[in-house]
Amino acid sequence: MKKMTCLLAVLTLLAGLALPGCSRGEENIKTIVTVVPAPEQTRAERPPCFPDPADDYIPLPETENLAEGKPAETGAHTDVYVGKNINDGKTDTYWESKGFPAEVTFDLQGTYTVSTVAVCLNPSSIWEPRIQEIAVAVSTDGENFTEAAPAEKYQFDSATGNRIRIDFAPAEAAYVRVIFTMNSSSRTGGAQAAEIGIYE
Ligand SMILES: [Ca+2]
Repeated sequence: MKKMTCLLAVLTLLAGLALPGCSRGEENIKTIVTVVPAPEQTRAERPPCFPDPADDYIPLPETENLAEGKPAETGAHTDVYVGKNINDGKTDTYWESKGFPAEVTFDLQGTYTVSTVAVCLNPSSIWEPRIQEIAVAVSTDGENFTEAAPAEKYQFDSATGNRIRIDFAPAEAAYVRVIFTMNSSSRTGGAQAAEIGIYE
């Protein structure tokens, strides 16, 4: 009988611990809520010892990116790094050509006076610094192209956002062709671009 009493006592104790809402558990729980008002801010705040890396990024024009969502024609690509990655708005997707020279031709679907082309890689420091040689040509009919910016070597570095901008004399363009002739990265035999932007 004594054993039975002890067993019932144990079962009662276990049931009290296991059942949700059991008053035995709630008595020992104190909830402390501290409301902290969010400060007025428009960007992430960092202490001085953690400078925002974006502050050192090469600035891009704040005007409309004319390449966004427009048809882009590229040559052969490497592996899964297809041409549509070049203006999908994401820097974590990229196009990689199969060899050189490598060209990307954008149809702006309208005539604009363009003066800047930006080429971006993934800003992650996993991408080691590299140099790519790039030229820009423009056309109003998609057939006859004239040079807007001659081939030059551009330094890509995650410290400056892994992006470069090519500024040139304003030129009428319905089509913009970006021509890559060299990439110093030993990991690829072709050109690489995560995003290309075109601006007036
Ligand atoms: Ca992309």
